[in-house]
Amino acid sequence: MKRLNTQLQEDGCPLELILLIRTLLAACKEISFRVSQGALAGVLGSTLSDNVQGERQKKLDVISNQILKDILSESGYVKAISSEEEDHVIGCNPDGKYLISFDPLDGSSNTDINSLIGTIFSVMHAPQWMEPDDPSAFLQPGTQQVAAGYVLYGPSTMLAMTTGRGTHLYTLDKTHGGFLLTRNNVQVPKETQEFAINTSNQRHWEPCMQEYVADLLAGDQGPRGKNYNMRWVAAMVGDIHRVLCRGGIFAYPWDNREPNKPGKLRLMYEANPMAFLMEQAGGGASTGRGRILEVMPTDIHQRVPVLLGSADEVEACVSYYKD
Ligand code: AFP
Repeated sequence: MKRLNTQLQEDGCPLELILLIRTLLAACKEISFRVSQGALAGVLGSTLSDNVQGERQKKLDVISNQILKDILSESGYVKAISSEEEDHVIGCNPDGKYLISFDPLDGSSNTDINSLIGTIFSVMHAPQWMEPDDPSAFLQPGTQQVAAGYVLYGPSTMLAMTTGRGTHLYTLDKTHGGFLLTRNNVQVPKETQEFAINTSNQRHWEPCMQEYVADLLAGDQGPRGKNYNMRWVAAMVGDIHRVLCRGGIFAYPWDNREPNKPGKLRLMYEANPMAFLMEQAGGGASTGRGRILEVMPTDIHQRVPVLLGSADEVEACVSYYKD
């Protein structure tokens, strides 16, 4: 089986980026270990503080964030870090070549039920002009990502990653600590009969989304002419992994629970990396009104609506936004 290093070299990845990725994965291996210890590690449950999004942090959120921050800021490859768990950008090496954004532990509410969680990351070039703690340098569209992916802490620990030459899946071999290529150049099936959306928010969606999901639920009696099944992991990383592996559509559309927030998921460290992975696997990635990767960010914690998955299904969903 091919090792991660070999695949990255074959994909023409520059040495410094390979070294950055290896450093990031060293942190993820430690997170994987902590996660697998579960209650034994005494890390489950809530802390008393809220994060910048106003959400209650889990201890594992805090621990994972700290592990990633420590390893990456000491590596020398990174100029600045932006994290879901940090209000502000963290300046690192002024000569570092890369900016990295991450959600240290996506789906953290799943930690207490021993269910899927993961680390999502996105890497861009650091502009030479920027001061390391300057957030404006991060405000580049997702098309500028040079690497993106996630590490899924499930029954096995898996890495999905792209450096712009296809999306590959790797599995952590815990006997020697290396990630081995287990699916090369993943292709998301163009069509699907599976969707993932939190239907408890249905009454809050825009009419176009209500209509789209109503048509899915109408099954072979409705305009789509086929029956659909539904899945919801409640961790984007788990839902996107399923979609990458066997197709489907994952949607977290805008809703009017908090009308000033343009969606729930974050552009820089959730939507953009998943959109890059999805497009590199032949899938679609839209906000409903445009390509996710072309959204021009205005804030490092910006939110965005997402429709990700099988190309034909994403296109079908987007067509409802045009009516
Ligand atoms: P947490 O990391 O705070 O658990 O949030 C996970 C998430 O942002 C995303 O991974 C899920 O797709 C989504 O929330 C689940 O949202 P619901 O709470 O609406 O099920």
